Amino acid sequence: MELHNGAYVPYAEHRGRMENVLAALERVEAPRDCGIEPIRRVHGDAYLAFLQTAHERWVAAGRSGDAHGYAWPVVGRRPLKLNRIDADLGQFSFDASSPIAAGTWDSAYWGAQAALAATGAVLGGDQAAFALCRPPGHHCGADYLGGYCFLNNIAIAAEAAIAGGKRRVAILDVDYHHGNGTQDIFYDRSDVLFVSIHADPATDYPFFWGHADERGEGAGQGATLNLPLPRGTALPEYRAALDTGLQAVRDFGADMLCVSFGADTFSGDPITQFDLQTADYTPIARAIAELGLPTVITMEGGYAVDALGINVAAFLAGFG
Ligand code: SP5
Ligand code: ZN
Repeated sequence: MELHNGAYVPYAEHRGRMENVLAALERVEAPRDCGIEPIRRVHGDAYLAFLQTAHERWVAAGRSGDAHGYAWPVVGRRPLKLNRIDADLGQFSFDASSPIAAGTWDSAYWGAQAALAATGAVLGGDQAAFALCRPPGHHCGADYLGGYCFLNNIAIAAEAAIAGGKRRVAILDVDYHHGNGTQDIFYDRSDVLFVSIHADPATDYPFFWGHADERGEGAGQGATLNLPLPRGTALPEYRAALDTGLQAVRDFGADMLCVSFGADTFSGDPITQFDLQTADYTPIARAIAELGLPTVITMEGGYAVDALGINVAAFLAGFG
């Protein structure tokens, strides 16, 4: 269950999503285990220790169900170490919509391993590879969870690509929601471009990030590009924004592309408000593929579960 508009409702990010996508894919491989080190290039040790133990600490505190916080330290407050599960849940999260279940760490860990496997395939010569990550990743930062996200799979892929010899990585985020965690991780970096096309945060989650005037800082000034679009956006307006984003990738001189793909831009999605159709995903992906860059794609959102598999398959067909 998740807190939504003041009431608990069924959790939108559930296992049926993955089952529907798996049934629609032709060739699937389980990832091998690359260990924790590639995850530590993105996430801090205190956060990783918290994620691995949060649910057992919740149970040890006498609670039932899934762990989530209810008190948050406003930015700028003292960084206290309180060793209290409720304080840590507030310290390491930015919203109340990402409960931690008994299996959350394992799922997030293996999702990150899938992203690493896809990156390895591309570094090994494949033109494109898709990682079916669940839970998704683009909302969580180096030391906080949120938006159904716990480990930032696309950031882990980007860092693995750099460790593997790539010099300029472009991340293109085409989930309905702004990829605030990914943006935060690379905000001051000149070697990683972050481009995101998403619903205007003036109307949509995550509200506080994804506005057009966020352009990066320090060495990363200019290496963040946000292209917010109004609710109701359909293919023509979406394609115009995509062309702007793709031109930014070309101008950046990327030698590697990482795509955060969310199918929650679909017209039938139950929690979002864009108007893309299944058939639209193929030309969108084809335009991305025409960059000609080695490309890792990770699964982000997409909650119209019955259509998720065909929407993912339509997107991947553009790389085929
Ligand atoms: C990865 C991703 O797409 N995360 C999206 C997180 C959005 N979270 C808050 C949105 C509120 C809507 N909740 C509706 C729940 C219906 N079961
Ligand atoms: Zn989303």
